[in-house]
Amino acid sequence: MSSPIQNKPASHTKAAINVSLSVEKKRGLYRDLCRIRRFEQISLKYYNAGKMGGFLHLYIGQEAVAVGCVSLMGENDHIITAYRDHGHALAVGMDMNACMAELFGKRTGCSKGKGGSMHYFAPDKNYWGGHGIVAGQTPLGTGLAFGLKYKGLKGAAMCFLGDGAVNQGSFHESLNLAALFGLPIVFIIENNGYSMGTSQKRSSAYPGCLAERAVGYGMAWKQLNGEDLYEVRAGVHDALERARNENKPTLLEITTYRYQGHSVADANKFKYRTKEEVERYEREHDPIHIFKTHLLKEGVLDEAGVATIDQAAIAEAEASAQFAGQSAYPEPAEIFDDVYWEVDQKTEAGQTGRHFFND
Ligand SMILES: Cc1ncc(C[n+]2csc(CCOP(=O)(O)OP(=O)(O)O)c2C)c(N)n1
Ligand SMILES: [Mg+2]
Repeated sequence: MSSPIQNKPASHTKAAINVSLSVEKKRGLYRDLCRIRRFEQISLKYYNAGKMGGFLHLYIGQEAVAVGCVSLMGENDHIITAYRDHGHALAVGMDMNACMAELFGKRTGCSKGKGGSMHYFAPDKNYWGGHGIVAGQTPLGTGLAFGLKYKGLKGAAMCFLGDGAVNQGSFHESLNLAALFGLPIVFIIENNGYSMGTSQKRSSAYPGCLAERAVGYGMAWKQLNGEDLYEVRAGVHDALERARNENKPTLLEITTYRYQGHSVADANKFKYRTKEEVERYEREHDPIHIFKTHLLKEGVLDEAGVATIDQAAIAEAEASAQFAGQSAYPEPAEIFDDVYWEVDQKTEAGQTGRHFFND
């Protein structure tokens, strides 16, 4: 039977994977955190100004999870996530202008303005979206890992999901196949405490620890504290190495918190939790503040350096909104483009309607 890999809380800062970070790389990680935070805040401002339609699920409060995980990616590593996808997108290096334009529904958006907030994609950066069906990305992520093994590539897939997705059947089918086939995948539950307006404790039968469900599949598991980027990196690195070197899956649960409502349309965000709870997280558990404290202590940045990075992030996010505002909407004639690759490429399958299957 698998057992949790023991955590040594004090050791994360000194973990080899963190010690090996250069000063420049550490500053870059701080920059990534600020860019995501400011992008989200500014997109909220423009949403409220009526510049965007549809949903907007903000990642504010969870930034260290995406940044920590993505910072570990190598050439053959892939990621896939749910609809709360802006942070992962910016962390993999997607262009901020294209991300903001997508929210505005503009042609210059990363999905040509036809996907919106939930459907960011960048296959060239091994980023496979952006999925709106809860846990729908888990079989797809398992497929990414299968593809790596099938092709004999040394790499891993990271499949992110929320705490509300762990009770979906497709997630359990994915865990089963990943363990049975020995696939190089790390399932990462971003446990932000809530699925829409339902607290995690009210939605899962075994609320103490979600990751321990891995025991049922003979899979390694671990809980990590997502407010500390160093802890995220140390724990996820070990799981990625297990995937890449041993073709073994891991289930990680990274505890984190979302400051905003489920989406911007969640007007009752204080009905299912108190204002004091949110303020306590902002005050005591903010991932950007915690990483800043590390870097100030290490002498990697001083207060002026921190402010410069943050100011640049604000300017970049504001500029992206200007870019988005000035961009054109997609043409109505393009509405059926970019739905099926086969149709766009005018292949025989695309003409006959047999898009995916042989006879
Ligand atoms: C199969 C399915 N059922 C229900 C929904 C509606 N829905 C959208 S988000 C959500 C909550 C998911 O919460 P969680 O997995 O914790 O992710 P978080 O929003 O916290 O990131 C639900 C029930 C959906 N999109 N798909
Ligand atoms: Mg959640």
